[in-house]
Amino acid sequence: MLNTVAIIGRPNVGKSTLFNKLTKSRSAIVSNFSGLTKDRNYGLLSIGDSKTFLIDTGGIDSSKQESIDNKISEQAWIAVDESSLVLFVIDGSEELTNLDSEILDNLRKRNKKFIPILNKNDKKKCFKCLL
Ligand SMILES: Nc1nc2c(ncn2[C@@H]2O[C@H](COP(=O)(O)OP(=O)(O)OP(=O)(O)O)[C@@H](O)[C@H]2O)c(=O)[nH]1
Ligand SMILES: [Mg+2]
Repeated sequence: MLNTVAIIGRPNVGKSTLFNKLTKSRSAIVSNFSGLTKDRNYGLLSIGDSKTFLIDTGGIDSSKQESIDNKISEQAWIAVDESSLVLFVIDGSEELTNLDSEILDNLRKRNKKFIPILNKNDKKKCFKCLL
């Protein structure tokens, strides 16, 4: 049985971009339009002989009450429950948001092993980044 790793985070942080890079595919649609990924999308991450299932998920947004947004978040948490490790993607070009904190709390409540991934650092406007 292969290990399964889920990629989660709030909408538009770059989850599908990371999924495509890691699976060396274009199976996930990437767009600047927030909320594009709606369902769980499975791919294979191969490093040498080792293979892992990777799941791209839709953006988790508990502030939206419409049923489609709830369903997207629900699907993402199902992916978390299916996985032994989570890649928690955060937009590193912005401050942490309440949504990021909620996701973090939920991961901790579930006692899930996770790695925070600070993405979009190339966009960060800070003095150090310009050096
Ligand atoms: N500058 C910059 N842009 C990025 C980076 N990663 C992703 N993007 C852009 O951010 C936008 C959103 O990327 P996606 O990969 O679709 O984000 P997502 O988290 O899957 O979005 P949803 O599925 O809508 O939740 C796209 O325009 C990407 O090209 C990065 O590291 N740097
Ligand atoms: Mg996506």
